[in-house]
Amino acid sequence: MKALVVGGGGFVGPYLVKHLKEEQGMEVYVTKTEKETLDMDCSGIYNLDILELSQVAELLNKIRPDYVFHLAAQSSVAYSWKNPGLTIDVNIKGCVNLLDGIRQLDYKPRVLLIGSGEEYGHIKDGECPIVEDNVLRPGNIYAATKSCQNMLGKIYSDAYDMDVMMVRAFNHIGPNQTPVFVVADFCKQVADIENGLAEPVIYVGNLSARRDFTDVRDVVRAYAMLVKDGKRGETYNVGRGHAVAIQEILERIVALSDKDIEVRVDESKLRPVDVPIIEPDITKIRETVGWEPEIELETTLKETLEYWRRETKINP
Ligand code: A2R
Repeated sequence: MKALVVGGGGFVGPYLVKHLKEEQGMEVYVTKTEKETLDMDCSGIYNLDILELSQVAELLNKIRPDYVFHLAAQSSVAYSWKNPGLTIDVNIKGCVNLLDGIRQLDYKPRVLLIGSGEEYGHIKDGECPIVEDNVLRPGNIYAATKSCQNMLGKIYSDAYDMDVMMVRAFNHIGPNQTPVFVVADFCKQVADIENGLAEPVIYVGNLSARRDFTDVRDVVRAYAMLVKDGKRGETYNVGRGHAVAIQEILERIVALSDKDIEVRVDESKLRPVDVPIIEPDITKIRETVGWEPEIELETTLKETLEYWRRETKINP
């Protein structure tokens, strides 16, 4: 079977490609942006700007994938406040281009659109853990674009009888994630301190928010299971199903180090609007495809810190 991973040059892409190739035995093709350099073991790597419909259509016709994984996005909440226009273009217009390109094929590949737990936004008392048909009240621009992507996926699936499924992925973490995201940020700061590159102070934003963290390797396994056995037009939460406070994440990462580290609030890390708790109900994916997260949070935190220790080490 042929898989096309659109937006494979980011954090999740390389993990997904490895899983599809090595664990699922698929022939895997990947797209990246022009500015990215990507070196991975797969059947083909192509430059693609999803804002260009003709490029999207040409590539789909050339590869004719059985499965399409849509990872391409402007995926940072913080950046979405700074550049809402670009976030809307890439996450909404880009998704429509992909869906339209797929609609024009003479066959129907299975498509997985990757959305976010952020779509649920301002969750009311009693709504956690959140089920997929909960009201969406996005609390930031990124979340609004991903909610829109989800709706478009459902509309294309129903209106054109396309084989489209959607996920709402909650925070996923692991080695190689950019330090724009909280766990990578904390691990990098601790590694910098250990390697003598920074004073023993860790700068943090809002520590009270509670988020649900899953290892990226568990997440890509869920995606592979969903394209095989998920149901068209449906949305699936992908997460651990147990939110923890960012404060606890910080404490656990700091405890992995033998340095004495002071915690200081950095105003620039505080977001304009924050959502106090986001925690998924994962019954639907568990019952439909049998997926469960397997990797312990502690393991992922340790491996992420190890990664940053290697990355920030200055060679003597
Ligand atoms: O921005 P870049 O050059 O790093 O490329 C990103 C790519 N991308 C695009 N691809 C094609 N055409 C575009 N116009 C375009 N704009 C951005 O999508 C990057 O390589 C990829 C997304 O990767 P990350 O930002 O690292 O996201 P991650 O963590 O891999 O998450 C995958 C999906 C995203 O849809 C998230 O919103 C969702 O999972 O949580």
